[in-house]
Amino acid sequence: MIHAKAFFDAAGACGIRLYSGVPCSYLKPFINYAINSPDWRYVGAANEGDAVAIASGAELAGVGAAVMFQNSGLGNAVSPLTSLNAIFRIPVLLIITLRGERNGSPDEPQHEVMGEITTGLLELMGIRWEFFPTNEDEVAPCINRARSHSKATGLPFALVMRKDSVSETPLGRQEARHEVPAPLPHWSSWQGARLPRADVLRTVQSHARRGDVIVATTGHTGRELYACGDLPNQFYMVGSMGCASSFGLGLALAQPERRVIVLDGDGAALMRLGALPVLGLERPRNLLHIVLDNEAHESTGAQATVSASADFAQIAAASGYPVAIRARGLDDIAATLDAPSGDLSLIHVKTQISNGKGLPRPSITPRAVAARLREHLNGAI
Ligand SMILES: Cc1ncc(C[n+]2csc(CCOP(=O)(O)OP(=O)(O)O)c2C)c(N)n1
Repeated sequence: MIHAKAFFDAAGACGIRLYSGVPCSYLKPFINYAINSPDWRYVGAANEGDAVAIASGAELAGVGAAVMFQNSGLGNAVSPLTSLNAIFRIPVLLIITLRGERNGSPDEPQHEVMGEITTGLLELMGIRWEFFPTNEDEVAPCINRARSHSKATGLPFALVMRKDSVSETPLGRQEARHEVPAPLPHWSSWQGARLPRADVLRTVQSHARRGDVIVATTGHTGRELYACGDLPNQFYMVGSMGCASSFGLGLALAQPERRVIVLDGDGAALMRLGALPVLGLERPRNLLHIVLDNEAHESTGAQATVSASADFAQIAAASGYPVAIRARGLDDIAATLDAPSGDLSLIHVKTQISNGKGLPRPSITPRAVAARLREHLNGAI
C-alpha cells in the first residue's frame, strides 16, 4: 500500500499537474488527496469520457494530466479514448480501478463482467497498462515507464488499481464555490432568425483574436469550418462526439490567458449535457461556448434531436454560466467575440439545416491538426 502523496509527488515531477475523474471507493484516498491538496488541480467530471476529454485538452495545452475512474465507467470513456486520444495522439495517464477482479476478494455482481474484461478491453484499444504500484519504491519507475511510453507513442497509458492500493486520506472540507444561478427570463418562442451555419463560422473566424483556439464539434461543423478556411488554431473534433466543451475546458484551464471558443452542436451537447454544470462550476473566464442548434443530427441525415424543446441558454444559466445569450443575429455573436474581457459564456444560436453536399473533409490528418495546434498553443497569445 502506498500513500497518495508518493504518487502525486512522483507524477508532479513528470509534469502531471491536472487530475480529472469520477470517484470509486477504491480510489477514495487518492481522489481525496487530489481534492484536499492545493498543489494539484482536480476537476470532478460528470462522466468518465468527459474526464478523458478535460485531461486531453489540458495535455495538448502543455499541462500533464491524469484521469481516474472505476472500471465500470471504462465504457463511458471508450469514445474519446479511441477517437480522440488514439487518432490525435494525445497521451493522458489513466488510473482505472479493478472492481470485480477475477480471483480477487468477493465483489458485487455488477462488477463481475467488467472485472473480467477490463485489461483485455484496454489491450483491444491498444492501450498499454500495468498494475498501479503498491510499494513506494515502485512509484517513480512505474510513472517513468508510463510517461516514456506516452512520449514515444503519443498514446495514453493505464495503471490498473487493485483494492487497498492506497492508504487512507480523509476528505477535507469542500467549500461551496458558487451561489445558485439566477434563471433567465422565460423563453416562450425563438425570437431570432435561423442563420446559415457558414455565416456563423465566418463571423467567428473573422472576430477571433490571433491567439484564440477554436474547437469544432464532430460532423458537418468541423468540415464547414475547414471549408471556410483551414487555420492552425482550429481543432476539428472528428470523433468523440459531445466532448468538445470538456476538451475546451481542459485547454482553457491549462492556458487561462488564452481564449477558447467551442463550436458545439445541439446533438453533441445533448449527448454529454453533464459537461455544462462542470464548466459552470469551473467557470473559466476564457471560454466561449457556442451551440449551433439546427435541431437535427444534420451530419447523419438530419434526423431530429430533442433540442426543439430544450433551451440551451437557460440550461447554461442554470448550470452556472455567468453569461448566457440567445443570439438574434450575427451581430450578437460578433459583439460577444469583440467584448474586451470575458467571463464563461454560452451563445445559443439557431441555425439552418443544410444538406452538407460538397463539404470537404479535412485533408490534414488528425495527428497534424494536433501537432500544429500544440505549436500554436506554445506561441504568443
Ligand atoms: C458517440 C457517437 N455517436 C454517434 C456518432 C455519429 N454522428 C456523427 S455526427 C452526428 C450528429 C451530430 O449532431 P449535432 O451535434 O447536432 O451536429 P450536426 O450534425 O447537426 O451538425 C452523429 C450522430 C458519432 N460520431 N459518435
